[in-house]
Amino acid sequence: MRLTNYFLPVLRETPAEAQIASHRLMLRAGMIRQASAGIYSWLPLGFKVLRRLEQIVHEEQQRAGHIPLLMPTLQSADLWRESGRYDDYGEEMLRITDRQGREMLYGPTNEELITDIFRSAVGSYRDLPVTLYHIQWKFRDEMRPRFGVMRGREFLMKDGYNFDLTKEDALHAYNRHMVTYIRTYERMGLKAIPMRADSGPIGGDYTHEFLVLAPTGESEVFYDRAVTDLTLGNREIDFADREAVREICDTWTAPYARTDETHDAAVFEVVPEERRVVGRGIEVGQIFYFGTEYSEPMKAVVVNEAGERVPVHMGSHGIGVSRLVGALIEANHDDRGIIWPEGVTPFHVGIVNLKQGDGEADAACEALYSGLKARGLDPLYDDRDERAGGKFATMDLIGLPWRITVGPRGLKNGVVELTSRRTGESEEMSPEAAIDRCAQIYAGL
Ligand code: 5CA
Repeated sequence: MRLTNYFLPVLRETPAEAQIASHRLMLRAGMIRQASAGIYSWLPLGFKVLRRLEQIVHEEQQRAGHIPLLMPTLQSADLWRESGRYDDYGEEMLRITDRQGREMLYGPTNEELITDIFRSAVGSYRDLPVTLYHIQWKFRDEMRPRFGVMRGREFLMKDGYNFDLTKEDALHAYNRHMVTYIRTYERMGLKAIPMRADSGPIGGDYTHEFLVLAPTGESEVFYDRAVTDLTLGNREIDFADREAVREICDTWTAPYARTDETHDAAVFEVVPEERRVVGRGIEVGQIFYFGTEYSEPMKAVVVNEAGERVPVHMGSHGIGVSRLVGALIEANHDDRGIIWPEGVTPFHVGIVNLKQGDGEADAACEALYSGLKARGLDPLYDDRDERAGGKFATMDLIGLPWRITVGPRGLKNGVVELTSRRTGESEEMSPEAAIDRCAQIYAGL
């Protein structure tokens, strides 16, 4: 993309309404614009990051055999009456009446709708197990929407639902989700820690929240430092192997890690003092096993091997996709702007032409631009007729991890400069070498 052809409305001023770095930077970098309280338009740069996160979520869910579908945002109130949640959900639910007088709602989550889809199609244990998921907008009329996309009213969530014959099968689905989530966050360049949590309005006995450590997080967290040393990496995982999947979960849940809702001071005391950390975290996901809590009232039953009709065991599993954009920035920024991890950056490389209009500099930039694209990369070329300082400030603000700077002086020696946004370190090399280096950096991401 050439910047002169793009839509990147960066703000010079720091918006007064934004209290935390991610909100400020998303507004300043032209990623979002508030439409009404807690509701945002995703401008092109923000939308790119959102789409990239969705792609990672899809890839990791499908690796585990989970099946994508798409349910609507508007749901019928009648379904929610069947589960008993229509009245229970309270003021957070946005209720709508259509022209026929039918009561509808903007879905805050989808347990009822997916259970209805399931029961209309599945009647035998032979069709199990199945896990369906989608990535769709949700609405919760939060009392205090704040921190931009972190606590929005309309927000993008991945929500997945497993249907199993037995509790044991459903707990395997729970573990599978835990592992897919750990890998999903890791690929985004985040350390998200599974913590024992409280189930709230979703219900059930088993639940973990995933928290990204950040001083601006809304939750107080208590953990054993040992948990922050764990990494999953890109190893092959056989998701049908229950033991192997459970072992990974056991490793990750062995160190003490809880939110204030479930914190137990006496158990925490047992952790050696030098490893005990009290901090704050951003909740970027939550998984639940709730058994037959929805399948019983909604009569989602299958015939088992013995010919009996039994309610299925279910769980639901959510990732806060739009919140993750904010969480990523909270965890990756400095005074000058955002620093995207390579796995989620909206553009791979920024090209800065120090002397737009100079024949040689322009030609070198064009060659870099097409060379990078030929290697499957997505560069952003700042081809504006602006002074170098302004171009650098924009690149630093929008946070592309790598920048190639092209100027007449370097070109005389046949070199351009490759700079890391994170370390600030620069290296001079030929344009071809810069292209190679970038291709290497992004290989496999
Ligand atoms: N039905 C379950 C799992 S699918 C569920 O709704 N879980 S949840 O309530 O924990 O939401 C899942 C994730 O959505 C949360 O972990 C959080 O990351 C994100 N989320 C929840 N509320 C908001 C909000 N107001 N703004 C942005 N993200 C939110």
